[in-house]
Amino acid sequence: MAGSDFKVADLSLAPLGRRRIEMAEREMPGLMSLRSKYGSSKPLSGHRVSGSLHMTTETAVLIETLVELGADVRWASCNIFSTQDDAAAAVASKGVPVFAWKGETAEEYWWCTRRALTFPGGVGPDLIVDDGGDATLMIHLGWEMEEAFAKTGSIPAASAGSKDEAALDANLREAVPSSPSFWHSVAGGVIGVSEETTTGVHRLYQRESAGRLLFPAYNVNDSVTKSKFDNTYGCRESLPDGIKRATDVMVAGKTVLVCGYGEVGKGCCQSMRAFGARVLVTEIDPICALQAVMEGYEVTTVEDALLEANIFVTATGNRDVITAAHMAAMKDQAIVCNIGHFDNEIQMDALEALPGIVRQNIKPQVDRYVFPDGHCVYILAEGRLVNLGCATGHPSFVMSNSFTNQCMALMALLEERPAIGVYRLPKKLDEEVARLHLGQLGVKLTRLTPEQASYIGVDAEGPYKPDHYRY
Ligand code: NAD
Ligand code: RBV
Repeated sequence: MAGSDFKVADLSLAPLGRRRIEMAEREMPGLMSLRSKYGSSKPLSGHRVSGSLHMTTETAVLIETLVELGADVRWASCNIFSTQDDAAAAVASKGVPVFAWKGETAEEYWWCTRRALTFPGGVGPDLIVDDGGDATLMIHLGWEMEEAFAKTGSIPAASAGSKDEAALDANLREAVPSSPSFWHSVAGGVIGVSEETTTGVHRLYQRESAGRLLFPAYNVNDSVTKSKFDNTYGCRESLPDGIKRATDVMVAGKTVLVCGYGEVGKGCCQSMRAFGARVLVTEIDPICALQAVMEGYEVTTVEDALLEANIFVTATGNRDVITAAHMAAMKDQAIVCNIGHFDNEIQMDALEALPGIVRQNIKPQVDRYVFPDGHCVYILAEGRLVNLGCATGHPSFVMSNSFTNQCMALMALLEERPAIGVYRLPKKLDEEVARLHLGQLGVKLTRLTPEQASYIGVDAEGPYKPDHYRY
């Protein structure tokens, strides 16, 4: 349903979305305490915030917190399948321009992102909340295309890439000749971006080291209260939620291969084991491989697991981890899914292109691929993140930790106005985020005596650990 300045699937879902948002608010003490602390001083007042982050119930609580802190907010999802249409409707019905629905095409996805980045009067945001870096990417590629157009009067041909990259290129290419400085003015007005996830953070550091970053960025992912909680404990709950809503499969007794034993992989392994699965792991990093084997998981290669595993989960943030050739050699009825940010962990295009392959849709976001020899594999969410494509992402409580860091990063960008670079929030704020979540769980924290504080050489009020401490 398209209004004058929003586009969601169905505005009549707003009452359901509102009830879910109210339930989530009770589970998001970090965000709610920011509302009480800053609701009257409104530190984001006068600032335009564009978000590109899964349009879920939890994100609705984040958006409404940003509004309460004074911001003028526009929003799009950062994945074509991750929007909860009821949450999007509830937020849009309160007057926030949301451009998101479950099941966007690649073209619609970039249209939504562009709309979220364009405020009335054609101005851009001064703050960005990004998840995976697509809003940041759109601005940077638009800027680079305008540079080329200004120098040569033409736009260089796009390099061959994925369908998503081609759709972004087409979106930008169409508008540059008629408004050749739009992205320059948008980039020039951005005070900074705060980035939610590991993959988006990688993209920022790559841009920074290539000298191609146009504005400052906060790396929210590497706050301890983000990656050690959301990535691990969040995925520990939302991975099985996605697999089960999609397939109803019994996990107990199955063999599950988890590719990648980083923060996300660790949570995935724990939950699969807790259900009674035998868990295998692949890794490229000897430290993570050693951690996995110390936890009792068998570390092997994808090739060696092909004839053993019933369920395959990619959690690497890397590309081509499960290839079309791997899938052709899997056991019949294997389930293949990805929980990393992008869908390139599983070679979907190559699978579709295999001679003789037949795709049978079971239901939205669940497909069976039948090979010429008769065996089949089930692919969840077309290889996109299964917890958000086949379920509703992480539970609210853990997202409260992540999103409290997001709000703090936006406030830090405004207060500090840092030079172009990638920054992390100070440990004191990390500890503060954790502290805000203790009360609801009935935690009794021990206080240091002055003698104890001086003996271990810390301030009784924190920070309690040096920056190199790994938790
Ligand atoms: P991480 O860097 O902690 O872990 C990734 C691990 O994969 C590393 O240990 C790395 O050595 C390993 N790896 C890399 N290439 C590999 C390969 N070819 N084979 C096997 N292992 C390989 O990152 P993370 O925080 O665990 O995030 C992983 C991905 O999940 C990222 O894309 C991140 O953005 C995403 N993420 C998704 C969710 C979600 O809700 N779906 C939540 C958090 C993070
Ligand atoms: N994520 N969001 C949700 N329920 O809104 N669930 C997971 C939600 C985020 C998480 O922070 C992770 O880093 C990112 O999605 C990957 O895109």
